[in-house]
This record gives sequence, C-alpha cells and structure tokens, in this order.
Amino acid sequence: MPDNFQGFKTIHYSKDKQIARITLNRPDKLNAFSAQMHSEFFAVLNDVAGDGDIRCVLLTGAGRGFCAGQDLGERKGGEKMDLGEKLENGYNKNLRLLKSIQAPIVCAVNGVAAGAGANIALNCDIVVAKKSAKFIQSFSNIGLIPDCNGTWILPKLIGLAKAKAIAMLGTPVMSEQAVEWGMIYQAIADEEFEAEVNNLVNNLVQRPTRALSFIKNIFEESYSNPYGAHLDRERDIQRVCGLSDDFAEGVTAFNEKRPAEFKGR
Ligand code: LHQ
Repeated sequence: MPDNFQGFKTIHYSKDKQIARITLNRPDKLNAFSAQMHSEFFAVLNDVAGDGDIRCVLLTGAGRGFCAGQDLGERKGGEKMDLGEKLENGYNKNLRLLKSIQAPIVCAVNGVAAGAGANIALNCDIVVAKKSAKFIQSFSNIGLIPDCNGTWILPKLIGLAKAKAIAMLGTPVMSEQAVEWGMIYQAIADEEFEAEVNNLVNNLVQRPTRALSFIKNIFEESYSNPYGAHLDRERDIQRVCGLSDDFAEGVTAFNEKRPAEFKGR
C-alpha cells in the first residue's frame, strides 16, 4: 500500500511492477459502497489516473462478494431522498475518473456483483468472473433504475431484449451465462481464478500500453461517430501508433523472431 493510503479502511490499494491493484474491502457487507468507500475509491482512482507509470489496473473484491452496490444500511427505511445528488457526487464522479484512466482496467469479479457493483464491473475494459459469481441488476427490487451507466452499456453488450428483462426482473445472471450473452469476457473455474487473473494482468502489463489506451477509447467512440468520421479517427490514431517506439519494437521483434519488449510508449 503506498504510504498515503495506509489508513484506508474500505479499499486496499497497491502498486507493483506497473500494475495497480484495487480491492474493495468491506467483505462483511459484500463490499457494498459506504460514503467512506466512495471517498477512498475516489482518492485511489485519482492516484492511478495521475500515475503515468501504471500500465494495467486490477479491480476486485475481498471475501466472497465483488460488490453489492450501494450500502443500503446507510439509508433509513421509508426515507425519500435526492439520489441524483448521491449519484453525481459519488458513483458518477468515480466512474468519470475510472474512464479517464488510460491503462487497461481488468475487473476480476470474485463473487456476487449487484446493483451499482454489477455496473461498475461492466464499466471496466476486460471483465472476468469466477464461475460461481453472478451479476444482478437489483435496482428495480428497490424501485430504482440501473445506474452507473448500466442503461447505456447493457443494451450494447447483450441487446435490448435481455437488458430490459434482467433490469425489470432483477434476475441473477451467472457468469457463464454472462459470457454466452456477451456481457463479460470470461468465466473462470473458482480454484483457478487467482492464478488466471494474475496471468491476465501480467500479460497485459507487458503489452503496448499506448495502443491499448487508444483501443479502449476508439471502441467507445464508435458508438457516436459516423462511419466516415470513424475511418478518419482510425487513420489519425494509427498515424500516432506508427510513430511509437512500441510499433518499431513490435515489427523488429517479429522479424527477429523474438518476443517484443514493449515499453508502453
Ligand atoms: C449489504 C448489502 C447492501 C448493505 C448485502 N448494503 N449491506 C442506490 C441508492 C443510492 C444512490 C444511487 O445508486 C444506488 C445504486 C445501487 O446500488 S441500488 C442496489 C443496492 N444493492 C442491492 O439492492 C443489493 C442488496 N443485496 C442483496 O440483494 C444480497 O445481499 C445479494 C444478492 C447481493 C447477496 O445475497 P447473499 O449472498 O444471500 O448475502 P446476504 O444477503 O446474506 O448478505 C451478506 C451480508 O451483506 C448481510 O449482512 P449481515 O450483517 O446480515 O451478514 C447483508 O445485509 C449485507 N449486504 N448487500 N447493498
């Protein structure tokens, strides 16, 4: 844990060999987001976003759950409230920061991901989950709509028919089903999960980070770019990639029949 994060209670954070590891850490509450967790998560994301040395981020949860969304114990039953304000100063602030991180973000869903917890996971770049994990759009169980951009990302990932149904019914989606539907990348046997996640981040951290940043941004831009404008964007970005150290190294390594040693530049 970097020194200035030592006192953090709800998030565990470490940086090693250009990998930032963030663990949601309220296992007795299935890592539900308390006010303290919101502010500690913000501080950690801010540190990652400002650290140009980081080439891969891993987000996961402590204990048997990934994240059960908003801590409902902090809300008194029967109370109505301005959730717009809660979103703007909590989840949305954090998600904007998460999206600004240029390094690839792996979410390792180690157990149940419900409500905001499910959608925070889906906002990451590569989502893998334990076979025993499940994703629940539990918002409508308490009279809410999916937030954390669930209503934006779910129809794109799994189509409108399934997105509407799981959001309206709060149906749990097991991770293998989530893979089949295109919601996440991979479901991993529970006993192999830790090792496979480590393999994944150790692989990603050695890949050409700058190109990976462009990849994540341009895929998302594709939703709003017209066809021709998107071709222009690819051309412009490829021009930048072609002038990078990593491209020169990649082609040299290919011709020399050896693994490339990318520096992320
Ligand atoms: C919890 C929670 C939890 C507190 C489990 N809070 N303690 C909302 C409002 C404000 C701003 C805008 O955004 C949002 C976004 C949202 O996230 S809304 C959705 C909020 N989340 C939920 O509705 C999920 C509630 N949890 C559940 O449905 C279940 O706990 C799941 C399906 C996640 C897991 O079920 P089980 O595996 O059976 O575990 P459990 O229910 O026994 O929970 C274990 C403990 O965790 C338990 O505490 P206890 O002291 O009794 O052992 C739960 O009370 C606690 N916990 N979720 N969100």
